[in-house]
Amino acid sequence: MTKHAVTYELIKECPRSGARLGRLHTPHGTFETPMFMPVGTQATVKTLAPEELYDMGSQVILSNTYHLFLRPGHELVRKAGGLHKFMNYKRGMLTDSGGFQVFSLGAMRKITEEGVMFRSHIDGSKQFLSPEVSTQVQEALGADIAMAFDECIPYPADFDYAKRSTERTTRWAKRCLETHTREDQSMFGIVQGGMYPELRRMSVQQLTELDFAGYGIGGLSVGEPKSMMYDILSHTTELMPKDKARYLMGVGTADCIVEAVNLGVDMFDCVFPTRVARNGTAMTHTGRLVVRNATYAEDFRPIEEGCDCYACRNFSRAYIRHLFKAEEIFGLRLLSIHNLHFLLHFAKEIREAIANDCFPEFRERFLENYR
Ligand code: PRF
Ligand code: ZN
Repeated sequence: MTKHAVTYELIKECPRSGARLGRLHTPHGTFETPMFMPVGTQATVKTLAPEELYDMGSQVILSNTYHLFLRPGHELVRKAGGLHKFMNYKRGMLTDSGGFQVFSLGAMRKITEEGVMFRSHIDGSKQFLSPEVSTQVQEALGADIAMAFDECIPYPADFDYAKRSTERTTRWAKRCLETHTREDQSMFGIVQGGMYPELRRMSVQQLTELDFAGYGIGGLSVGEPKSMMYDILSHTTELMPKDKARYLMGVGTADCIVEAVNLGVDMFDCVFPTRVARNGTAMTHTGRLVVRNATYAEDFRPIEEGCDCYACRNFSRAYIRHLFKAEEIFGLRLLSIHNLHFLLHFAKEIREAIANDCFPEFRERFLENYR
């Protein structure tokens, strides 16, 4: 067993649910879990400066191997001194391995044991990603946490395909660890297994035999019903080691976060808050608010009463609606600020509820008010 650059410290388990309070120790600081990680796909959290992220309580942010590999290229980021320096973000960073993006963005792609051939979504050029390439690119980017190169199994998928894919993801995970050399960076494995509890069990077993610093839970929120996601998630987390962080990949709506925390998840990321912000939707404790709607034309209240984000402290729904109507980019920034603040603050509320022994009540109250 190697000494990991990133470690998880379990502080407290809720005695009446699966919720966990913990700390993630990284070379760029110690962060509190459960945590939400804003997404900065192309080395920027869209429209926001690092200082604005710090002000909202942002801890770890996520970036993508796939995008940075294609543009500007990982060698350029290496020359800049790594991703932290390149984008001037001083807190924690994690990079996704590229597998998922290849599958969701590339129309043309071919998966073999060796890796994935695909066409760039930027210029159509032929490209190749594999466990080795992904790991080397992630070392050049230099985030605190690198993710193993996996295949996110589509939904639905038959058992045989899911089994073969999950076993290949394990073999890929081994190759990632064999390639990985950076001591100031840790790698997380990614549990797959599709919607089959038996394959989830196999995946957890195979991956926990390897020396990963933490575990992603992949292949969920890919189009399956929510009840199925929670069911598979609970079958997965109950098998996972307690002394490592658990990261549910690509999930970031408030209801899913509170349910996943209930099932023992510690980390989340999602483009949802910044993506819906850009089409005029705000996230609130009562659900989504489409600020573009005519109902808000003369509504001079803040987006969410009681929210202490920069947007809500200073601007009204009517003003933000006007900005969207007039296609002024400040509107995108204000809603992005509010939505990210909402989720970062929501994760904080969850941590406080666990600390104060009232997470089950917090969850019930939240779900009653939501939507
Ligand atoms: N694998 C990787 N990244 C991901 C996923 C996955 O399965 C998902 C699935 N929700 C989101 N992001 N590497
Ligand atoms: Zn707000």
